[in-house]
Amino acid sequence: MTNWLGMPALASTHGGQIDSMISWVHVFMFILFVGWGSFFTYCLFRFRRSRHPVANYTGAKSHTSSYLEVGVALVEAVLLFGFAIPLWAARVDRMPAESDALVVQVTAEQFAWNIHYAGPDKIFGRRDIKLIDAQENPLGIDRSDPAAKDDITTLNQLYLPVNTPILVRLRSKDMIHSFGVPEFRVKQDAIPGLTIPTWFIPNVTTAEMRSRLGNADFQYEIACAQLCGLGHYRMRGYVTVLGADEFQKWIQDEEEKLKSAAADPFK
Ligand SMILES: [Cu+2]
Repeated sequence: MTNWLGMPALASTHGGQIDSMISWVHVFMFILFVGWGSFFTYCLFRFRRSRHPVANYTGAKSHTSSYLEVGVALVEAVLLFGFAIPLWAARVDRMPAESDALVVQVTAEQFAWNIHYAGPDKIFGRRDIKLIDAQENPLGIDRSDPAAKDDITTLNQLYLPVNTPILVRLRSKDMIHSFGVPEFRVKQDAIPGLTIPTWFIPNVTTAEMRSRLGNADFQYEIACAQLCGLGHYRMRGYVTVLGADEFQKWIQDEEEKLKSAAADPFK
């Protein structure tokens, strides 16, 4: 089905299924709306006062409306059990293996997104609450841990390789936030004390989307989708989807920066 509902541009592999689900729900709800609306109008006319000065205590004898009710319930059951629940199960039960995916830890806080990559060793370094510094080290990463030396962190900038399963481990430092990227058809709450996984495969690079939309300034945005305080409106991050080579280059550049920073701690 084409995008007759005017939804945001699509940029993930599973998003099409979600869009067709949303479209079908709208089609069925429209049929219901027209059906019940016509029935209501018919009743207003059919049982008007001038024709029925005295109430009829027997009511309708035909079973048509019962059959219609059963039909509506059946369609809704098929929508729910045939489409919605299997689609949901595929999102939350069948996560990609960590070895096949890029794992990114995303920690929400008022009012920013802290992004943490494990780096080339694929092991996330130790973090310690005592090392947390709002400016210098918002995640409290212990750089003396060997596994932490190559860990890359960014603020509000999520870089992803195209056509790769992305496994986001979502956390929150303070209250409930929600990681929402409309183009990926992904939205997941971040809850303090929990690490919640969510995954998707972005399949359109930022550059490709810019040329598709004819908008050179287009950016995928992480919108916080839960009202989380006074600064909620400015809690947004950006996702840059890169080609596989460009992503590798970005990782290498970040590694270089880490090395030079470690060599010269006063810089
Ligand atoms: Cu928030």
